[in-house]
Amino acid sequence: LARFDWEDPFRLNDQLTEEERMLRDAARAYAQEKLQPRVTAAYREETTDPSIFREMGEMGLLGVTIPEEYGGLGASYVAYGLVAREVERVDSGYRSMMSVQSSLVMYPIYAYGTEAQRTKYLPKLAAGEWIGCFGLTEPDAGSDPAGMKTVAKKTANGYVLNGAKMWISNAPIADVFVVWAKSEAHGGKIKGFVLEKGMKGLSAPKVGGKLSLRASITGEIVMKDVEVGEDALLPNVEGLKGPFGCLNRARYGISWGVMGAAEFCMHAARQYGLDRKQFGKPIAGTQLYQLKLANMMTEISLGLQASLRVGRLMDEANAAPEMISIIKRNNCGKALEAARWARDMHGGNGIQEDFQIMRHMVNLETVNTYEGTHDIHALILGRAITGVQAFF
Ligand code: TGC
Ligand code: FAD
Repeated sequence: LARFDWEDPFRLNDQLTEEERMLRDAARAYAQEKLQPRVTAAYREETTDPSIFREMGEMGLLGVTIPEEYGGLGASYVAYGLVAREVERVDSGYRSMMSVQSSLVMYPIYAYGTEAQRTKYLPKLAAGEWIGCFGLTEPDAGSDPAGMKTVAKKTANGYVLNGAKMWISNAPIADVFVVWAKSEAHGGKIKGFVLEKGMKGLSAPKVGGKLSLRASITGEIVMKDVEVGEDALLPNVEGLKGPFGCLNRARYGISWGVMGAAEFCMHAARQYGLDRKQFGKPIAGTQLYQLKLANMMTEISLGLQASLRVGRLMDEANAAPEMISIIKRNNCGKALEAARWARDMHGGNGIQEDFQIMRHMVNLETVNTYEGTHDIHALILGRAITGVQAFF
């Protein structure tokens, strides 16, 4: 009989290149040795350690797909996904910090920026010396970013920006702000701007009171007559396809990341069930317990295989956004479901911070919502299936 490994049912490992395996192992070692020991306290205290960016930079985990000449690794999208999986195995908030920096800040500067913008920002972002954030969502424009109110007006030497962004990962500690605004000089079309900490009129207050993703700081971005030069404009893209081009990459990374969180929950539930005895036998020896483990393993293995397929297509520049909607939506939903089962399977211990399940579970509530909610991705797919949009 062919061998079967419950931890890797479809032998994902065999489908990776040597380079991908090496980066995955390095990311796993970093995440387990450096992130895992501090996450419980960081989550409880709601503190974000900015030195994590430098550590990740040193490990080459920021801008994995960005070419080496700009400080990246020039590695594959599959490699990027594997890093996201290892970091999110520890905490979705840490993966958020990493994926915002890589996909939502470095990518747009690389893809839509000038050579001067690339050389100014990318090496420092890759090293984690500078922290980046991405401002698309506004208080009154979440699922419908086309409804944004932030505007850029032309001045003699550049632009003046006014508006407010909401729910922005990394914002309170950011040095570099990629912000999307309607530009009057471009017929009201959405354009990207790169702002810097310390600019007059720019502030980024923390959003407090989060019961999810507490190890990742979130803020607003408030812009009151922020004056920037022409060199702040990302010239090479216009319209919503600018931010969506970045979101495609971040959503793809999330599809891998949440599988890491789900794997943590499943492995913990398996071990707990083998160790914990009730009615005279391990609870892992009951039918209901095994059904849940079987469901988790099935969804994780299918989800990872789908992410790998889309990653390979991304590496060929041949992945459609709808494919990414399938894996972002389904993997987030299945990971959340797995975390809820694992919480239940741990009994009372499931709510205890030392067991880490509840933290993953409530984190996944955010991940299921940001970067396009579960239902918004259903509507993107519904539109692709029927040809009829159902958003409005
Ligand atoms: P729609 O008419 O569909 O499209 C407008 C223009 O955009 C183009 N486009 C895309 N281009 C590239 N990739 C994609 N995935 C694209 N989707 C659309 C489209 O071709 C069109 O181009 P053009 O040239 O014709 O103008 O736009 P719509 O306004 O009807 O959009 C509908 C909808 C619901 C699909 C969209 O707005 C949506 O996806 N909403 C969800 C919003 C969202 O995902 N926000 C994320 C904010 S960032 C975040 O959450 C970061 S958390 C990170 C972390 O901490 O890890
Ligand atoms: P809404 O859009 O108001 O949605 C509320 C509910 O209505 C959802 O269930 C939704 O599915 C449903 N709904 C909306 N429209 C429809 C429709 N047409 N049909 C059916 N149902 C609909 N944004 C950034 O720009 N940058 C960031 O770095 C960032 N980080 C974040 C970090 C955290 C911790 C969180 C919580 C959010 C972050 N976001 C970020 C914002 C995130 O992308 C939005 O929260 C998300 O897009 C949903 O928008 P909303 O919260 O306004 O909800």
